[in-house]
Parts: sequence; structure tokens; C-alpha cells
Amino acid sequence: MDRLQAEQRVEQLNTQLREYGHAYYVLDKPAVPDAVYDQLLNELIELETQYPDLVFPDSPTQRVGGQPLEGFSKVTHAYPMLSLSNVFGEEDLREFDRRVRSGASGEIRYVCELKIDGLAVSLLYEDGRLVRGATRGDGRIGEDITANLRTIRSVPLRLNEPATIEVRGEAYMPKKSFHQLNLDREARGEELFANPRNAAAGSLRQLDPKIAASRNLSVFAYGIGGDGSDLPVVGHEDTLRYLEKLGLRINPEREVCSSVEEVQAYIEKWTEKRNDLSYEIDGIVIKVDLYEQQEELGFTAKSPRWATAYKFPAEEVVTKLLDIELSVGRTGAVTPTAILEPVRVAGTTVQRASLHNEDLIREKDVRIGDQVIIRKAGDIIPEVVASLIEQREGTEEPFVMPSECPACGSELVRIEGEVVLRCVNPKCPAQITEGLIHFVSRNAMNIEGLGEKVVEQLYREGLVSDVSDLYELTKEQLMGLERMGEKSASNLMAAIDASRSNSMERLLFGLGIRHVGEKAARILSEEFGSFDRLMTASLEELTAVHEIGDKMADAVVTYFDNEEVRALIGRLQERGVNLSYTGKRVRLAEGETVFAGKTVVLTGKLETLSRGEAKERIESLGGKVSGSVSKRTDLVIAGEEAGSKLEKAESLGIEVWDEQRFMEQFND
Ligand code: 3B8
Repeated sequence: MDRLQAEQRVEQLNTQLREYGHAYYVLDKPAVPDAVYDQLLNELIELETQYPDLVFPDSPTQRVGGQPLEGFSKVTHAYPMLSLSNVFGEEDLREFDRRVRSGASGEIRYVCELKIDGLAVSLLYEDGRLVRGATRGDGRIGEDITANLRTIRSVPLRLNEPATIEVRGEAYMPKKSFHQLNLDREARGEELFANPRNAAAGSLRQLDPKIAASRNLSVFAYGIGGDGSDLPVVGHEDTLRYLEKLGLRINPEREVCSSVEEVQAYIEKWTEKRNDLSYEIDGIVIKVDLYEQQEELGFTAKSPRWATAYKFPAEEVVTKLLDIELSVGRTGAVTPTAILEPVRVAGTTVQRASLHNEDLIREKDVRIGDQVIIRKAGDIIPEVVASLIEQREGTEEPFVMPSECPACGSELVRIEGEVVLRCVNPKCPAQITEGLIHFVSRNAMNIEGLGEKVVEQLYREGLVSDVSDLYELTKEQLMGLERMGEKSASNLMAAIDASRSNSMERLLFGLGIRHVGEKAARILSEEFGSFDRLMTASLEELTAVHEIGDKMADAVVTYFDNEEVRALIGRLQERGVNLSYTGKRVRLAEGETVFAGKTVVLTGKLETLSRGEAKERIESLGGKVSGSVSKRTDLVIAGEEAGSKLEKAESLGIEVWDEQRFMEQFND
């Protein structure tokens, strides 16, 4: 084949593969068997290897290209990416409808569509080519995630027409892929994603596009940036058809409605059917169809007035309470868990639910054998709401809290002023395993690859009976465990070794001393600098430390005033675990950090960190985190869907940062 022939063939293959890819990934209707696609793709790869100048940026071979990025650059959205206002019930919905009808002229037609529970993205096409993909960010400024979005097969790299258009859509992970991903992560001892949305967001935040490429993400396009005046369209429904024609993936379940009743019927239909979908939805989006009317209605500061999101309520189902199981936590607290006849609710099968504590069981008169109402909202832990007392048959049995620990048989104690019962046997196997799990967890010693299952096995097999034993494990011992290959064992050995050099506060927190949380562990470590000093500190010295109260000081003294504890610390030291503080000091006095001495309020949803983690970081840099906005607030960090606190901050003229600006403070 000469060069000219190659060029023609490459072009032909590109066109063919694009069509087949579109049929497969966008329309969900494969046009040819996979083997045919693969064969053509291989042919293209070969030709491209032979003639590297024939590799076009929108070739199907170019979805996973390039090196990992150093960081994401910022993009300013030409049109702000707003979020939707919410309605929660029929009354709210009617109110929305009234406002729409009084604000816009003419007949109103709504387009109802599913609210995909993912991550909003912007796809910018110039002359039909994908030139940039971005996150919503704070709505004004997002992050450039082009490299990651290019790996998503349903995102066309080239449109069917040379259009210049900004497409808005939702990137998500299908339920099945999410479950598979979590299974894989569990097997590798990695942290699980709480829900598909977090998994999708986590995947698109990776600097290495190969990770996103491996995650089976997809995108539904739901709109455009701008008012459509430069496009051959008059409304939303029109736009969706146009986007479809351009080759974008559009959700097929939308319906046009002209009354609240019709909207309500659509909502009811999907409230019923949402679990049959292969992806998660968290509500229904209702949009005024015609752009002319949208324009009349306009926007508030945060959202369009021509659209709203109906949010699904927490789902409730009835199932049978088979048993009440007791689990013993790290501190010996014995908590009841409901064991249920498996039931599907909010997209997952639930077999266990929280019962909180003994008092609550009695208050709600929950009996074993009862039909009970279970509630679950999104990623929240399911809970037992109530028993259906009228459905009792007489065989149901009231739950009696045992007087002995279910794990070790020693007598349970109710400490004055507490609702929970505790096992106070320091040798209780359940407490020890839970303690080990805590020790290796992310915020403590952070030993990756040591999941709960592995820890339980290590304890059961007698390889580890206290935390210091972790540091004497051999690779051979690890390889003897279930589901542990040579590679995982090596990785785990390396992770254990790396944890030896952790700064003292991780170890201190990991030991699980009563009342000593992460923050106290850090303060104590900063103050005393080493275990040597801390272990010999007196009550007076401890309480003299700012923020260390009597209860905590007492707990620390009591803990170290124990032969066995001292021996344990001695063993840790012998086995090479660092016992001194190596972290950064809070530089309050020098005023070197942005948060020093400032009162900061966190509001809205943060994508990168949990609230707790964000708080930690602010505090570690000398700031104070407060729950409410007042004149004394110095700074507000507003995540997505920030509400009244943000409004109040704005009205008081307080400085507001978005998540990105906040995260930038930690890139040192
Ligand atoms: C305007 C229209 C935000 C959205 C919108 O499936 C706006 O339309 C938006 F300011 O966030 N998650 C959808 C979805 C989300 C939005 C939308 N339509 N189908 C979604």
C-alpha cells in the first residue's frame, strides 16, 4: 500500500469506526459485531504506526493519549454553569408552575427529563471538533478535564456537522460499573466509593487519563451554553433533537407536558421505575420548552427561573426484621443492628439497618419478627423507622439486650450518663480487631491494602494480636492469606514499612485513646513533640495546653499509666516505628498561613473533601471553623448548592471562596 492509498484507507477507517462507535456508545444499538469493530481498529492502529502523520486528534485511537497532567488548568465558562433550584413535593411544584405562568406569556410547555446523578460537564466544540471539556466548578470557573472526557466513548471527538457549540451534560457511572469497581477495590483493599456519583467525580478528577479511561463512564447531553440564538432551534426539545443529530448522546426518557398534572404523572412514573434504570437518578428536571419564554423568565443569581429539579424523597419500604445482631466497636460500645429480609430500596439491596441503641428499640417497640419500615436516601445508611404494630401475629419477640458481650462473654457495663452498653474487657477479640482496623485506617496510620477482611484474617490466624505485631509480619505470612498474591503482599509490606515514618499524631490517633480524636492527637503531638515527653506529662501539663480539657487529659494519663501500654509503645519503637512529631507546626504567630487566626465557615457540598477533612485542613493551618455566618466570620468556603449561609455571607460582604480557591491553598 502506498502512502496515498494509506491516507485514503485511514480516512475511511476513521469514518467507519466513528459511525460504529456512535451506534454502540451513543445509540446503544451496535451496528456490527465487536469483532468487526476490533479488526478495523487494529487495522487503523497498524496504519497509524506506519504513518504517524496520519494520526488525527479525533481518531478513535486517540481517546487515551498523552501523559498524566501536572494539574488541571482553570477555564472560564463563556456562560455561567448554573445549578437548578429544587422542589420537594406537589405543593412546591404548583408554586413553580404559578411563577412560570405569571412570568412568561403564552401557553407553557414543559420538557420533563430524568435528573442524572452525576457530574455536570461542559463540552466545547469548534467547527465540530471537541476542543475542551470542563467541570462546572463554581459555575463561573471550572477545571479543564479535556483529557479525561476524551476517554468517554459516548463523547464524540467530532460532530456530524462542523458546528461551534458548547454542550452541557451530565457525566455518570452506570450502576453496574460502579458495583464492579467497588468489588475490585474491595479485593485490593482500597477505599470504596460511596455511590456512583462520587465514583464518576473521583474518576474525572484523576490527573492520569488512563484511570478515567478504565472506568466506563458515560455522558448524557442535556443542553447548551448560551441562549441558542446562534443555532437553528427555538426551544429545549428542539435543541435536544439538534444535539442528537450532531451525534451526542441524549437521554431517551423525556416527555413534553403542558400541565402540572402531566408533570406529576411523569414524576410518579419515574419514582416507581427509577430502580429499573441502569444509572442512578436523584430527581426529575422540569424545563420550560420555548427559549423565548425562558428569556422572559430569566435567572436568579444561582439558577434559571425557567427550570427546576424535583428531588425524590427518601425511599421507604417494608420488610421483615429477622434478627437483631450486636456488634462490638473499638471502644467496647455494643450497638444493635437490624438483620432484615433482603429488600431493594433506593437502588441497593438492604439486609442490615441501623437501630441506634437499646433505648430507641424500646421506645419504638421494635420486635424481632415485626414488619418494619426501612428508610434509605441516596448514600445514607439505611435505618429502621418504625414497626407495623397492627400487622403483628403474636409470635414477635421483644428484644432483650444481653448482659454479656456477644464477642467475649464478659459482663457489659452501662457507664453513667451514657445510653450505650460497653464491654470493658481489654482482651475482647471484637474490640481488638476493631482497634486494629482503626489503627490502619486512612486518617490514622494510613496503611493501604489493609482492609477489614485482611485485618480480621490476620487476627484470626494469630498473626497479629496487637498493633505492634503488624511491624513483624513477613511477606510469606501475608502470602498465606486468602486472596493475597505475591504482588499485593509486596505492596502491603511496602505500605506497612512506609507507615513507620508517619509523624507522631497519626500513631497517637491510631492507638484509639478515649476522647483523643484526630485534632487532639495533633495538638498533643505538636505540643509535646514525642511519645517520651507525652507519656511522662502530668495532668497539669496536659490541661495547660490550649484546647485540652480535663476529661481528655485524664484519659491520656490513665492510658499511659499502664504497664501493658508502655510495653506496647516500647515494642513499636523497637520495630522501627517513629515516635516523634515531624509534621509542620501551626504558624499562627508568624501569620504565614492564610487561615491563621481566621474564623471560617464551610457551606454546601465539597467535591474533593469531606466536611471533616476540610475542617481538619483549616485547623491545621491555624484557622477556626464555625458553623454559622456572623459579622465575626472572616471567610466562607462555598461548595455546590450552598444555600442560606452563602446568601448571608454575601449580604454581610464577607469574603467567599469556591472549592478550587480553597484547594489551591494546599498545593505546596
Ligand atoms: C439549567 C438547566 C442547570 C441544569 C439544567 O440530568 C441549569 O438542566 C442542570 F442551570 O444542572 N443532572 C439535566 C440535569 C441537570 C441539569 C439540567 N438538566 N437533565 C441532570
